[in-house]
Amino acid sequence: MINIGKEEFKKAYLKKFLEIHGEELGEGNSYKKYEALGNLVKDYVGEKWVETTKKYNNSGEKQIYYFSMEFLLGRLLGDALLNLGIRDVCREALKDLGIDLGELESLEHDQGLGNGGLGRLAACFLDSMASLNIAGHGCGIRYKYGFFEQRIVDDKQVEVSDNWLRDGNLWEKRKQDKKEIVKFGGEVITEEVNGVMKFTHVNYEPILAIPYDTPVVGYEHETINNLRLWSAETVSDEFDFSSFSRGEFLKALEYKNSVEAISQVLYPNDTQYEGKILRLKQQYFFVSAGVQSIIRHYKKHGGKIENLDEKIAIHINDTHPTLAIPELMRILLDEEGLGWEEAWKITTGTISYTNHTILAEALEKWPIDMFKTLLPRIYMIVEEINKRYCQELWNKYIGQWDKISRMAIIADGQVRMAHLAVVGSHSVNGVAKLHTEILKKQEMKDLYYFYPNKFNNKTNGITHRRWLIKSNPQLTRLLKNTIGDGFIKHPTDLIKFEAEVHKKEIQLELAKIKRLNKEKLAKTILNTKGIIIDPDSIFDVQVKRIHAYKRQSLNCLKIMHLYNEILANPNKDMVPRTFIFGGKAAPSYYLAKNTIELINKIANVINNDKRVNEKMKVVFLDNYRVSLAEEIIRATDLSEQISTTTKEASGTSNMKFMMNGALTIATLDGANIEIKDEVGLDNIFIFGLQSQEVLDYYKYGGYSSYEYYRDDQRIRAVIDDLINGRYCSDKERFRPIYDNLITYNDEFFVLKDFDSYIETNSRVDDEFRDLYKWQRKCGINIAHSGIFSSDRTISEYATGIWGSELIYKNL
Ligand code: 26Q
Repeated sequence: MINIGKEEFKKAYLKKFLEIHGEELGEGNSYKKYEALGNLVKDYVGEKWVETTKKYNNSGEKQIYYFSMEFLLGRLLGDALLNLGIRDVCREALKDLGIDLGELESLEHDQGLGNGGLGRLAACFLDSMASLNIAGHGCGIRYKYGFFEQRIVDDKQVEVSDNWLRDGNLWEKRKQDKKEIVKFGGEVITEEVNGVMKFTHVNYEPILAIPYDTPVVGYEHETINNLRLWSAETVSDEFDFSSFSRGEFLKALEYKNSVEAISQVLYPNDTQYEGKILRLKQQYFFVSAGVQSIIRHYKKHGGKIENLDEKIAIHINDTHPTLAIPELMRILLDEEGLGWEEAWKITTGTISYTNHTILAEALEKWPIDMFKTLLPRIYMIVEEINKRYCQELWNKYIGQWDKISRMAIIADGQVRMAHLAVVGSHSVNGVAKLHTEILKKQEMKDLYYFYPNKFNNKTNGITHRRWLIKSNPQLTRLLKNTIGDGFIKHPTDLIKFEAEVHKKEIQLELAKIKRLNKEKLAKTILNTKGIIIDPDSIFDVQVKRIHAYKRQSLNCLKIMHLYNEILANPNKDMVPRTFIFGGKAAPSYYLAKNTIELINKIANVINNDKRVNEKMKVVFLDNYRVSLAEEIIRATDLSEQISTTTKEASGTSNMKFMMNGALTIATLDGANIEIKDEVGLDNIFIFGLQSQEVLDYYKYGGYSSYEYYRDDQRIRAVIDDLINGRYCSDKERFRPIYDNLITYNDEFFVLKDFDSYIETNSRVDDEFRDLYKWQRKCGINIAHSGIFSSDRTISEYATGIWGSELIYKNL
């Protein structure tokens, strides 16, 4: 905890302002004020950062490295202030100086180096590792352009590049002296020296990897860990000017661009695998730099290679960093001179893997030729891993060629990264109970029966520090006043709130807080979209990536149906609702983009129809991102978690909504099931197909969406509305959605679940009318949300996978 009073803080702030801007604090220019505050905070962080690093170097404590292609951090200032314990002092001090802390915080550009759930999970994990005093560090790529910015133009998504570094990034520190060289292409010379095979990589192209470090401040400032992001540069930045006249100067520049392209941009794809060579380059680039620097640091501080797996854990976030396995093998074999068996034991002992998806189309498979040409030595190692593994398979499944080739790492001209990840690590986990069961019994069945002990579940979590304490200060205050502040360090203490939720005054308080947050969001919506919404209406929210399996289309059909109902019965007795959407579509995902346009067209028609406007409005919020999520989630009454059962591995926004006292309408998918188990069926709205039914449909067929269209007049009406010009004068505009649902038989069972969704929505309406009862349910959700803190998740990883000692106990 930083011990500083208001006056002292003011003085320090003014001094910092002068120091970095060369002028005294004056009127205007808020960004300069933000910069001064950020730099001051960084100073506070700096000392402890060095101290933590020293402590790790001396103690020999096991170091955890979380490798991820994505870290979706959002803004850092507010969290750093909170975790340093000086957010209130800072707010008061700035207020005296006529500065609004909230305004300064909102000037920070979101650090958006991730697509969605997987990247945000990595960010929550970093926060929890530091807050639990676990020596856990991030390793990834410093993309020059993060996830694209979304604009809505003529109701359609338009992508704009996210130049997040334009105004500088005060949190990062370039560490030139910690650079590494990553080698691409070339050939491998194999020779026998004194009876031992020696592999020399020649004619390769060396790429410079420069690390940029960002501090990860743990709660109460005990521990400051490191997020290391790598940037690609040419080995030599010097140009030979005489080459200018030979016309080679431009060539050199072209080369420089091609190298820097490696860390230029985040792939905006989260379900569709693309076999692009640049993506493979990105993966090897950061993984190789990361593993090399870990080993270098480990040895420098006296670590013995034979003990590596006792002192180092490398966790891979999905298959994207799987090349860490052959890269570690390469270093142990070729640079450290270990034999295969020992190297393999150390490698598998060091590496663990999380799977985040069961969508087959997302699984990474690289063409052998591409892999081999780009990474010749790594390919040899993967081949050897595959050979030895297939031999084991052969010993167990003699003659079962089909099974063996199904399970192999290399087959059908491709390298299967998921299989390499399972074979090369000691732990494989899914991210929610159902997801892990499906992995074991369906998607990775063969691998599971071969390695039953590797598989385990670690249900996802979210950091309550950002998603409750920081983003919802009013609710936090109420909780502190009623159950004390124990939940801040021990989020499962939130359960104490359950004893309070039957009290009318608490229910009223909860309603008041929600109302305030809704008013703030209504203001944002008015300012950004020009739409007036009613803070007394039910805020019904679906914010997440746009994808067919997440079924924004089901929500759309519901809204279209409600519209029909009100027109048919203008006196319909219902609670007014505001339907709020947000989310980005992958730029090449046509159906998802079509869905965004549909939502906006529905919004245009409905919001301009006075006959229904007292009862319903529809809003699509542009550019959904972490900072906007913080504003939306605390203001939500009803959280939409309506994916096709079995398809959402876990979901994490469901946990954030619950923690902020929203009720959930959900299918029994991903972590929704565990939320339901926590709060009980009375406190969540469950509808739709069960997982076994979905699995059976996929296996045996028997579903006909056309029958639902034919037999249900309500469905027929809304489906016809897609193509009759009601929402768009171009009748063909939403043909892709229509075809998807009718012509191609509705892969995600939207029509099948329609009836139970509509029925459940009317139950929501009934329940909302009783404010006290509704708020009691919200309170129960808050009380039971502690288990979904990523502190719980991380302590399970630490004890169950990484074998790191938990210094912070009593969870
Ligand atoms: C792969 C290859 C090429 C280009 C991109 C990708 C790629 C990138 C990102 C594939 C997948 C992702 C991200 C997946 C993701 O976010 N999955 C989500 O992970 C969450 C955290 O575990 C879960 O809660 C969600 O259910 C899951 O969808």
